[in-house]
Amino acid sequence: MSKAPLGVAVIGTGRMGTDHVRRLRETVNGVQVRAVADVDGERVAALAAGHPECAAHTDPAAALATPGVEAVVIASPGPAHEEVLLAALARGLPVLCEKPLTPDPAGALRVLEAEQRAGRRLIQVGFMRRYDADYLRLKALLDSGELGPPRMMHCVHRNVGMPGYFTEQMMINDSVVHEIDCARWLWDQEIHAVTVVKPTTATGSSAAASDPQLVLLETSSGAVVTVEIFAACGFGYQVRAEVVCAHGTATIGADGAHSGLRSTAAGRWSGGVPLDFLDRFGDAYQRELQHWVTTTREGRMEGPSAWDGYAAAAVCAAGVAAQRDGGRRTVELVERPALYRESRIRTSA
Ligand code: NAD
Ligand code: ISE
Repeated sequence: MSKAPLGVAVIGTGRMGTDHVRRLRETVNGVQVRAVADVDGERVAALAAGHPECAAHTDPAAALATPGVEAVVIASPGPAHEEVLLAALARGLPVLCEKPLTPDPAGALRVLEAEQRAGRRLIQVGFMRRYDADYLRLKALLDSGELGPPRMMHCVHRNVGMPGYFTEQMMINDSVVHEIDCARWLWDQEIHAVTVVKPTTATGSSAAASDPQLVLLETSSGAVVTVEIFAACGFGYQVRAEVVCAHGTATIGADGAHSGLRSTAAGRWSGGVPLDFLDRFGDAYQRELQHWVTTTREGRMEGPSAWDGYAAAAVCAAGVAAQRDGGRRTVELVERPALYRESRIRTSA
């Protein structure tokens, strides 16, 4: 392994990009942020200020071309990912790309094709739940076979609120995409159909959406996943999953809390709820970034692949269609290319 730190460019310096830059500078080993890029010039300049080793750009291509940049973290909005992914692949640069890989399967396929032309995996997708301690314990239990074959999973995914640009389609493409990836990863199966049900009493609290909505996924083995997606519940960030198998069940995030302090006093039981994903999944982002840096420095690429990003995008496309017309939509997937045939994916460095 090279002793020199991995030089990284971070594209998109909003909420996630800023958090990733902070971790890469302060808590991840073996890495140096050499460039940051954002269309918002003031934001990117502020992030580079006081860091002479880090160049600030408003053009992502200029960040990729900065001397010393050997790898890229993409944290711009989903529709901007494809262009940077293709530019990074053309330069042979390894990438950690925030989810969604792309918001549409056609764009994801173009990325898959470019990665195959490069002849090796260069992309890891930011499905960080695969690095969360609770999800890893759940995965280990399911893999042990103790609970028997999976039958159902009931998921809850609630956010306090969403930014102004958040659309109804993003409830699927940006939020439920996590449960889609978790179901595929936990059970090592593809999802082949999606149905979306909206309560007639829904409030429509986020960007003209009916909110909450119920998304029903059917897997290749006939197991069923229900996801309550509540984009703007107003009270806390809650992520829960209960897996029901032939011989038992397993639950994570049972009361919507995560490692929260609980107290009992004066005849009452109480505790806190995280307010956002940075709070709930902070440890997972840390493990994800460290794993990506470590494996990249060793010349390997592990973790969620571009195929996982494509398969999730295909399920999302079916989900958005089902959301629009209320019907059941089947998922169209191309055959999995040889580069992505290894089905079990290691997520711990
Ligand atoms: P954000 O709106 O806070 O930040 C996006 C930033 O990208 C902004 O600073 C914006 O100016 C910049 N930007 C817009 N277009 C750009 C372009 N073409 N090139 C460069 N910069 C551009 O959004 P966010 O919440 O930080 O989300 C960013 C990405 O991270 C999205 O893909 C989102 O889905 C993902 N995300 C992942 C998680 C997670 O839990 N893994 C959580 C939140 C967001
Ligand atoms: C956001 O983009 C994320 O990825 C969060 O993890 C998720 O909980 C939220 O719903 C998305 O908007």
